[in-house]
Amino acid sequence: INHGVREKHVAVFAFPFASHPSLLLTLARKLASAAPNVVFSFFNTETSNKALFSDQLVYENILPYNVWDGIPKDYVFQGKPVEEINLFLAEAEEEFRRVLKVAEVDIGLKVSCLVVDAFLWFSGDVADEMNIPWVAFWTAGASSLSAHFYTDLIREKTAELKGSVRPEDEIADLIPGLSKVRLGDLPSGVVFGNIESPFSTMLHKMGRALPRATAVPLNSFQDLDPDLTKSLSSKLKNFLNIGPFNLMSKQTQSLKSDDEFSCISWLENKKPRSIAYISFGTTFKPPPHEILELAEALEETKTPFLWSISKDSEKHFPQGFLERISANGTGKVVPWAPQVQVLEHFAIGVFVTHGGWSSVLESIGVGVPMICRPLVGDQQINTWMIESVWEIGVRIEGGTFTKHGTRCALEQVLSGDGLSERLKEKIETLKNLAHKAAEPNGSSNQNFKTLVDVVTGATL
Ligand code: U2F
Repeated sequence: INHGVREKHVAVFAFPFASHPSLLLTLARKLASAAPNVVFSFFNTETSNKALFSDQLVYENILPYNVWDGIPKDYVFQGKPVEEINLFLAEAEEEFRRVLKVAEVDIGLKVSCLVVDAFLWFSGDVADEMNIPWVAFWTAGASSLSAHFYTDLIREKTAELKGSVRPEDEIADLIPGLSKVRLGDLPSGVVFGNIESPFSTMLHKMGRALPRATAVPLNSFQDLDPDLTKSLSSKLKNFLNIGPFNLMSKQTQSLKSDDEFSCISWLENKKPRSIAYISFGTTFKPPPHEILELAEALEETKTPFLWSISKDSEKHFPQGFLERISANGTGKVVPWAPQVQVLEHFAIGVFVTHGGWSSVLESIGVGVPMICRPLVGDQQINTWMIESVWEIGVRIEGGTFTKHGTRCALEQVLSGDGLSERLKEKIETLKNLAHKAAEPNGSSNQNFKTLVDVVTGATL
């Protein structure tokens, strides 16, 4: 889209998994529009770059560069969790450094700033060595970021609590700016889980490195978490809420949100706020028996639903499920839905979600309450915030889908009275704050201007 004289070169490092690279590209596109004289080199794996840059949005000042995914030739996957991520991480630092030099020669300009997915903590060292600003972008919310930033403090505070009978159910004051949190809802690897895994180590190191960052932007808005924002702002330089992207960046987002599976027309003649929209994001899914129980609960409660789930999961549905729902018109199963448009449709009454950050923001953006079944990472603490702090949704009873728990949650949230109305009221308030933050003079746009100054060197 843009074409000024190239005066500066900013390198952007992606974490090539789930929706991370697409969020970083959204940020890069916003920056590229705001700073037409800066050229952005976008470092990402070949597969992910191919997928990302296949949409019709072309920015002349964003150039993709491929980094190796770390998978050796002839490598046989052992089916370990996050195997691909670990392979990538083992090579990442060396690989980014190598391709950075290639890009500098290619573009003919030295890199003057690094904008990275905050996961890539080692890039702080790269920026230090080059004596340039380091911008560490957090794709999720302030609560999960705090859990990683305050990991050492949390571990100290929980040393005693871990001895209790059910330590994960302890609720304590662990994070400055969040008066209480359930231990079991901290992201795995902070206190529980494998705290030594490459992934946990990466997040721990990230938390420690963040005070060195010139700016820490995140896809959120400050009125969502005022106390956490205050706390992090006092510890980090330029802690900047610049979201929600779904409200801020309509024009810079991929144009691929076409409705290939006719979700919107299917919703057209449905009753207002009657449909459950179900999706677990881009990468993870509940185990097979939970898919079965969820499907059974939908049928038993006669809840009309639109379910986005990969084709290969259909084998876990109850026998005859797809035939029955299509015959009686109560449900629709698709491999992909235009989620933002679906959620803003008047027929949607509840979002059954894993609590991935973009999903949470998209639900807030349209005021649809949630039923959460957190799967991994930050989804657990996001669910805590949704249920216990913001009160805009409920966690599925026991944290996993059972027929009974799912029935209760669906009935509660779709009933239209009591709890259901309270959830709706609360989420409407947050919706309004989100839209305000995204206005031209709203807090997120003000913060974005500060970020542009950091990235273009205007504040140096
Ligand atoms: C990882 O999250 P995911 O990519 O699994 O999930 P989300 O953050 O909720 O993002 C999913 C996006 O994909 C879109 C949806 C969201 O923008 O609108 N989408 C869609 O358009 N159609 C579909 O049928 C299904 C999804 C990670 F797992 C989370 O824990 C993190 O919070 C997150 C951000 O770091 O990244």
